[in-house]
Amino acid sequence: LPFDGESLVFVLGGPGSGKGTQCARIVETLGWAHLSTGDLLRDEVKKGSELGKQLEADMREGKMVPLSITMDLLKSAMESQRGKPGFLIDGFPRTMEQAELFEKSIGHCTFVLFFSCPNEILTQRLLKRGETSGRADDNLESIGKRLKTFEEMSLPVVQHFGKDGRVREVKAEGDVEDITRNTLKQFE
Ligand code: UP5
Ligand code: MG
Repeated sequence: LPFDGESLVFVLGGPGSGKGTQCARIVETLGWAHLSTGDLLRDEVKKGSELGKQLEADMREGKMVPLSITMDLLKSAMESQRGKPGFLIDGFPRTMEQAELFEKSIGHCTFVLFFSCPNEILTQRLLKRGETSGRADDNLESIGKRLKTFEEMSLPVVQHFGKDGRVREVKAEGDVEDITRNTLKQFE
């Protein structure tokens, strides 16, 4: 496997749970690489290609974009960051199929960092961000769909890794600083 023996941490949690926010802080402290599949997809959308238009439509509906696209983007982003002490894979895998393919073709997941947070708080955060983010999916209708997709497709991934003790859960409500402190403890 191309990333055999590397520290590979899946960062999972509902939409708006703070995956991006906390990953940026881990990077500052530990110097790990941060790969957000959502950000990689939005970069693709910005190019304005036909593919980008399709991806944006999927994201607005809170749907999963085709797996081959995410995998290719993720793999090449990881290659470009080789040598980092670890890799934070933010927002991936979101389905069991993605989880299985990653571990079969990229490397073994060291642990899952799981940010748990009630849906009402997630919704509030994303609506607030939507006032300025320009993200096509930060509106009430899309947020509802994203929450549903997360519960139906991604929570089973967290449960799967929980079976062999690979999930480290952090409560993601409240003060960002407190959450960072609890998050960094998971890396000791
Ligand atoms: N915020 C953060 N922490 C806070 C705190 N403690 N208190 C108050 N506010 C807090 O944070 C969200 C907002 O909350 C920000 O405004 C932040 O300041 C504030 P953020 O750190 O951005 O949370 P994050 O969990 O990263 O939220 P994000 O919106 O990125 O989560 P999603 O999982 O919904 O989005 P992602 O970009 O990963 O995916 C988007 C879409 O892409 C998916 O819905 C899907 O359609 C598609 N996709 C795929 O198909 N496949 C993939 O592999 C990946 C994505
Ligand atoms: Mg994010």
